[in-house]
Amino acid sequence: MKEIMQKLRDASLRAISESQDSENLESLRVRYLGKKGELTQILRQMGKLSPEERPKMGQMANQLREEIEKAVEQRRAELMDAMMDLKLQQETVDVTLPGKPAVAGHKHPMYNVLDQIKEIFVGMGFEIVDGPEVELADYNFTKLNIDEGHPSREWTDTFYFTEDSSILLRTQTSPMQIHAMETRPLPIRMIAPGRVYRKDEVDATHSPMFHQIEGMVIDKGVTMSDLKATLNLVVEKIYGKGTVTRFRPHHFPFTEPSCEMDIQCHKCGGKGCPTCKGEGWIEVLGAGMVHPKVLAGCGIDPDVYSGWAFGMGLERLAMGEYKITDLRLIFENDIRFLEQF
Ligand code: 2U9
Repeated sequence: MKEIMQKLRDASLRAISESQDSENLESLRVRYLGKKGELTQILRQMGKLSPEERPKMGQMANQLREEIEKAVEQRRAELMDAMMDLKLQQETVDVTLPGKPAVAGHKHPMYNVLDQIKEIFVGMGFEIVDGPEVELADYNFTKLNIDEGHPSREWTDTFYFTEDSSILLRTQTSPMQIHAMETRPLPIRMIAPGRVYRKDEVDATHSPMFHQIEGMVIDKGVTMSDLKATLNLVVEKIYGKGTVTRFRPHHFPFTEPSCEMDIQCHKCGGKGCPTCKGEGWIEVLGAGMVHPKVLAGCGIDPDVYSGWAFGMGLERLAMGEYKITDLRLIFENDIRFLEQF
């Protein structure tokens, strides 16, 4: 029996030390120490030994078990170390390699223009007001003195959500001024930039979604000369000092009197050129004194308070500024176009 154990010792310790992976090592452990393992088989034969030999062999078998267990643990640790070394080697990161250059975007040209205008108005004490794009017809039309029969209220011109034409996609940012007049304390100095929607076919100058920026001042004693002075100042900040403006009479339902403001062409100085299409003047915005009916409808006494308002299309302004000839380029987000600004 001693020889058998000796052989088992030599064979098992060699096999364990030569084992190359943890699965093989585990199967060796089972093979030698498991319930049906080789050492267990030997122990089963102890009964055949003489009473003097039995304790000696028993002790030897226990020592052998401990030796094999130790050898398995030691080999397992070695294999783990080797595996870790290999993993570290395979997953090495060369921190000295140059990184991939990060592609930084930039502001959309139209937002350059918007941010410039916002800054000018904020500098004059105006607040920037945001509001919903889904509106009540009441706020988009009725409270702005736009009657039931007005063409802009037609289903062919406006995106409605309800059969009764009461909920719609706003066609202008003006409902924001109505909300402000109904909820804010006076005086009010605000600008309202945002998306508006009209059922227009897409072409070089039309889109069913575009951006407007509107502004409004309501206070005691506000007059048309405040409107002109403020807008002249804004135009000088955008187009340069000494820019000449002219105000032509116009009609809007929500302002009375109403006007349109042109700037003398900054390219040709009014002589006529491709930028102003030979006109010498470029139309920039519409404006006027807030209609007394609109004020009264918002609970503001038109005998005590007055106000002025303006509205302009942002895309058109950006197109003028950057010499963009097709509105569609602004929305297509073609990187080759946007990268030019
Ligand atoms: C309230 C009272 C008055 C806003 C105004 C215009 C004139 C105007 C157009 C410019 C180009 C729309 O985008 S566009 O087609 N807008 O000409 N907008 S006065 O007047 C208001 C607004 C709100 C309560």
